Amino acid sequence: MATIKVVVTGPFNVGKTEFVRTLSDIPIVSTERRITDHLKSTKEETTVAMDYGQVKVNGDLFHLYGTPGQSRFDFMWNILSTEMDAFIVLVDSCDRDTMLAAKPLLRTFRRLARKSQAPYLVAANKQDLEGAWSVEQVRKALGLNDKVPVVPCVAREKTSVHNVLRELKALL
Ligand SMILES: Nc1nc2c(ncn2[C@@H]2O[C@H](COP(=O)(O)OP(=O)(O)OP(=O)(O)O)[C@@H](O)[C@H]2O)c(=O)[nH]1
Ligand SMILES: [Mg+2]
Repeated sequence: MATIKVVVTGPFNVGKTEFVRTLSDIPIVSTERRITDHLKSTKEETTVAMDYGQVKVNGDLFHLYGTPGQSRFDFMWNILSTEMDAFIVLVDSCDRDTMLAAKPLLRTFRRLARKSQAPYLVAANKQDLEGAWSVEQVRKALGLNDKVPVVPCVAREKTSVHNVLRELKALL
């Protein structure tokens, strides 16, 4: 049985906590707190430290670590990415701003992954919403080459998050 550490990252409000919650076999450990700044019109709570969940697939145990999305909690990225085996970058396929925010985040995570050579993919989340960009549009917006898989995702659906995990496993 392999034990695999996966970091689920991405900009604010893209669905990281939802993704970890849907995929996890156990109730997740979350650190969501009420939003008090200008982002409070978007939603009530945000992750301030991490989400943690775990899932077993075909005898492999995946430890899932969701990062905070707000840049003021960036210091958690270093901590959570230590010894990661792979990472997932989520974007909101309906929110152009998250594509812009994902670019510097991708650069930082590629750098954090350099030593461990951890592979990654991009999950184009919220595909259930009207007007969602296609995976090809997301690829173009993020300037990704063909080697980086971009996988459609609905973080609320178990089959969908399992499909993303399967695609990630194929990179290991
Ligand atoms: N329609 C739809 N809504 C989603 C999906 N995934 C997440 N959401 C919603 O998007 C909002 C943000 O989800 P979160 O899981 O809190 O996002 P997050 O990336 O953890 O946010 P931060 O921790 O604040 O950065 C919530 O209202 C979710 O219910 C999806 O696939 N489809
Ligand atoms: Mg969150």
